[in-house]
Amino acid sequence: MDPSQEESKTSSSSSTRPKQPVVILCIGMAGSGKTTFMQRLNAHLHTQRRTPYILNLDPAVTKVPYGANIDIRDTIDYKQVMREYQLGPNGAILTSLNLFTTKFDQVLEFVNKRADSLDYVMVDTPGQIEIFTWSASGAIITDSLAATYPTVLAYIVDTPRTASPATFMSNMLYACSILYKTKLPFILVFNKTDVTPHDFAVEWMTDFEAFQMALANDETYMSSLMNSMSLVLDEFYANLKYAGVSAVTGAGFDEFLERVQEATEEYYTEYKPELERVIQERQTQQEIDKKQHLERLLHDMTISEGHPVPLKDDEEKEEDSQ
Ligand SMILES: Nc1nc2c(ncn2[C@@H]2O[C@H](COP(=O)(O)OP(=O)(O)OP(=O)(O)O)[C@@H](O)[C@H]2O)c(=O)[nH]1
Ligand SMILES: [Mg+2]
Repeated sequence: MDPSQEESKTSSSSSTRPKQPVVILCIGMAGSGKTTFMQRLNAHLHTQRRTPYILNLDPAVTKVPYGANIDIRDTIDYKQVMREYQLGPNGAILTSLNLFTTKFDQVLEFVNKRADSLDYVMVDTPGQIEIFTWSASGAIITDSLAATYPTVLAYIVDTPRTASPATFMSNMLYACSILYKTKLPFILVFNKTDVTPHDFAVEWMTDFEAFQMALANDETYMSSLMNSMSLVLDEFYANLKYAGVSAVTGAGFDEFLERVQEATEEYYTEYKPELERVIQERQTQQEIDKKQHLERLLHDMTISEGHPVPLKDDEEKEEDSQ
């Protein structure tokens, strides 16, 4: 076997990989419990003596219940952004995130300096999910993290509020769209299981007929639309990792960390090779473009038979015109 092939094969195995912290990006609908989840995960990791590095990207939060290493609020005053740019709350959150993104290379430098001693980097995102998941700055932050470190998405679900087939379906469709947009390893985190256990969700995801039965009892106008949609989601569920947790009681966090480990493996075996392929493709295309430009230039020189083009300075031009 070609030695370079041998090397690339071994470098992808977990035992020979350099130690890197895993980035856990917490996203989810407003009030699903992202911040409380971050707080609990931080406490859980500290009891295991695994140090996380914490980023808060929510400029509008009034109180952060964990010690953030980097907090967007330290550099950007959300209320001032609202006044200065005359924006409403959501516009101001988006603008704050955009302003912060211009400094994100510095954030990565801070993380890099500590990377050797870290196990996880945890990221809390703004309440309005679409501000992070559908904005250019959210994509830049996600992509630059994922290009540097193994990165997984933790999609926090408010389990009691998704107990009806209609809300469950909308939430899953949203999760599905984020998965296809980012292509990053994805973990569905059913939070608030102290209020409603997530068994119903597991049943609906694994047993198609059980969800159909639940739909049959749903009299809303949405039920026939959802019937067809549920077929689409079947493939999504098949490749999905999930865990049930309670950010309040701390239940389920070991299970969640097991899913993170599996998702990290998926990052190395699926996301990273794809990322490297895209980078390689872009470089090859740039080489081709460069070569074509050079050929065009040589071709033009042959037409002009290589005669030097006389260049005149301003004085000579003036003399000519007189
Ligand atoms: N019972 C219960 N309540 C929870 C749990 N996790 C969060 N909550 C409550 O849910 C509410 C919202 O929690 P947050 O952590 O602020 O949710 P968030 O997603 O960060 O909210 P935004 O950032 O505003 O979107 C709070 O009242 C929490 O106490 C949980 O596991 N169980
Ligand atoms: Mg929050």
